[in-house]
Amino acid sequence: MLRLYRAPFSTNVERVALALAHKGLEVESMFISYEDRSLVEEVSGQGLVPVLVDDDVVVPDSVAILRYLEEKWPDPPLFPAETARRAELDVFLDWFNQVWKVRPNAIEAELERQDPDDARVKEMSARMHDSLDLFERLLDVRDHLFGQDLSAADCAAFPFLKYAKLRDPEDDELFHRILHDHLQLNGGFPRLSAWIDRVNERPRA
Ligand SMILES: N[C@@H](CCC(=O)N[C@@H](CS)C(=O)NCC(=O)O)C(=O)O
Repeated sequence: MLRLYRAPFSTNVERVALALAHKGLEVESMFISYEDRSLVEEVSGQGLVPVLVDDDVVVPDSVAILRYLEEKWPDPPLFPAETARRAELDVFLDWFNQVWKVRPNAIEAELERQDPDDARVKEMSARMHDSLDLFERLLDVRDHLFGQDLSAADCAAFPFLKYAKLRDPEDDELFHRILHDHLQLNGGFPRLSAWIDRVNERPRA
């Protein structure tokens, strides 16, 4: 059986949980707390979740896990079969992690400082909010970010973008509050709003 090292409310774990359920795969869950990462450190040599263990294969990193699942269990797919379409999805995944996430990460770093730079927070907040329009356009005449069907793009982006509408009252992580506060839909972005509801209805492993 597959084993998944996870932590409550983890965005990167939810990426994998969506993908596993889409592929009909079950996992044994190993919950860690951020105060004690010894379980995940022992198995993977680093302290971040998610980590997937498949017999003697240990895969850290959410996007690497999505790719591993696709390679080993290609049906139903999460990546397009056509080379060019797949390259486009690779670009999206890289952009989301390396560019889009920089702004909420920067706000978090700023708010953790003794004397946060309000102007910088405001600028990053405006950029986060501007990005909503991009997702709204990606959802033009289709139900998911890369087409009619769920793909790795939806798995990767949903756990972050969902905070525009959803937030568990038990979830007190600063990063998640930042996503919630700076991605408000304010009654607009109807396609993005419907996509959040659509993906949220899906099962998670
Ligand atoms: N690049 C990694 C990042 C993993 C990551 O940052 N996981 C968070 C949970 S969402 C974590 O373990 N945080 C604990 C910490 O940063 O101390 C991935 O995509 O899986």
